[in-house]
Amino acid sequence: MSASDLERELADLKQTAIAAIATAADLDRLEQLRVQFLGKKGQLSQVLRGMGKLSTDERPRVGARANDVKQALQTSLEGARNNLEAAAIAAQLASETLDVTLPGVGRPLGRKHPLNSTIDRMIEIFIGLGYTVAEGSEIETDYYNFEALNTPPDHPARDMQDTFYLPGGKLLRTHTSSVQIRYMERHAPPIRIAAPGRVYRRDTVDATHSAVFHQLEILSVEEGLSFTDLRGTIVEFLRQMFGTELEVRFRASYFPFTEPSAEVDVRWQGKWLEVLGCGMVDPNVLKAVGYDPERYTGFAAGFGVERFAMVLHRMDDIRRLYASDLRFLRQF
Ligand code: 2U9
Repeated sequence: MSASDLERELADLKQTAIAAIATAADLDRLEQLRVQFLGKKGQLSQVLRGMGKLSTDERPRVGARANDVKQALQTSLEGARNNLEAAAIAAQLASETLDVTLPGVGRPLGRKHPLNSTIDRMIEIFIGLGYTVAEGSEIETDYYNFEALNTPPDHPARDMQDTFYLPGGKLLRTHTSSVQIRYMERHAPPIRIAAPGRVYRRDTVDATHSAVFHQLEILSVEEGLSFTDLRGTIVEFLRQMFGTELEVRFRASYFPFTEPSAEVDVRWQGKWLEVLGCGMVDPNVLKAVGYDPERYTGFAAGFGVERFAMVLHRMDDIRRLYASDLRFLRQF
């Protein structure tokens, strides 16, 4: 093949290649074209192979021409690659555009159940008075629910605290006092604990009674505690709970696990309301957990959580607290 034939082939090759590169639709196609024209077995290499037969004065001229073509194709490929890459980025940006002015998807927030927020408020106050929170199982033995609390099987107080009995002699706890017995067994005085939780009684349900309800009990045991400490603690708790100074009335009462015992009323919205029971821990209870009743004294109090929630939020029926009616619950 003569030098001029080769030069014509080079010119044709350049034209065809540049036209093909200009129409390449994507980067894969561009790579195919690069291999086809500039690859080791590509069309330019084939043309160059024909140079072997040229004379020594023709060879540099055709060689230079071939180099021009090679460079032109490389420039063209690079330009096309840049264009395709820019187009790909532009397309991605267009497809992923986020319209930040579109209205969002509303996710309704939940809220605390009024019983939980009442328990939380009570606990906050007792934590402020130096108490630690203790919790325990709702399934208990007769010993921890009754016997250790000075309430043997034939005790008349059992009638008021009848409960649900499970196979194997276990029962559903009637108060969280069982938690406090277990705590005392494992900790030496001084102790100050607040035990919140769900408790059970065999009760006929009405507007103010439920067979499942919630309690918070406090217990403090150390040397030298007296009824004055109990009274001061209760009055301070009620002041913080109701958010104001209150008239408070202690009435003598009876519980098997406290002696003396009292029920406490507050004057609230013109009426005396009974809000809790309390007393000095009976020495028999201290003895049962291995505390020396000659050295230590203690006081305890029990609060009905539903009672406080109902008084503070002026609820008319305890059953509303268990009905899961959102129209009711959303008010708190
Ligand atoms: C120990 C010793 C004594 C806790 C007490 C009451 C009085 C009481 C009621 C209030 C409303 C139960 O939830 S309620 O129905 N509780 O009247 N609770 S003294 O006395 C204790 C606790 C633990 C070891």
